[in-house]
Amino acid sequence: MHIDPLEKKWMYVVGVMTVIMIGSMTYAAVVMNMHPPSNVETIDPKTLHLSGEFTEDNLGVSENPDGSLTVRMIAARYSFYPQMIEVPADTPVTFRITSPDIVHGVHVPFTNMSTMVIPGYVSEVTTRFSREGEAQFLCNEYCGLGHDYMWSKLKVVPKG
Ligand SMILES: [Cu+2]
Repeated sequence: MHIDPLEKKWMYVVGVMTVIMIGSMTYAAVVMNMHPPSNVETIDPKTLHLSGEFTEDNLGVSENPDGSLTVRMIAARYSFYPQMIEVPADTPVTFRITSPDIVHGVHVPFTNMSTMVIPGYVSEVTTRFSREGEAQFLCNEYCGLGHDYMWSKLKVVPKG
């Protein structure tokens, strides 16, 4: 079979690009520990506020017996509840987030904390923050006219 030399050259270019893309995805997954959220846990978005772990009193930071933290949050048009979360640096933090209305996203810039929040599901992300200071939770899924104003504060304080 005859293949034009120019076409052959472009086949190599595409081959190299494919190897680079698969290589960078493998590197991100294995070395940088970045994985898509895989927590498939369902919840009824209509009764979130009535009982269970996402009632108003249960939202926010709670400490586990092993010293790690669990943060429960609600992402709803157009804010995150609670509006301020304070966690110590270098401590494992598990975020459990759900939505009562539509799809939102939670993203903390310059960290690996980023997930989609889908009504009917509990999104779970475990991470730790090494840099002290203030950051923001931002919504990164367009959710309506107030999307630009959908953010809340994250405060990372010194450990101990
Ligand atoms: Cu949004």
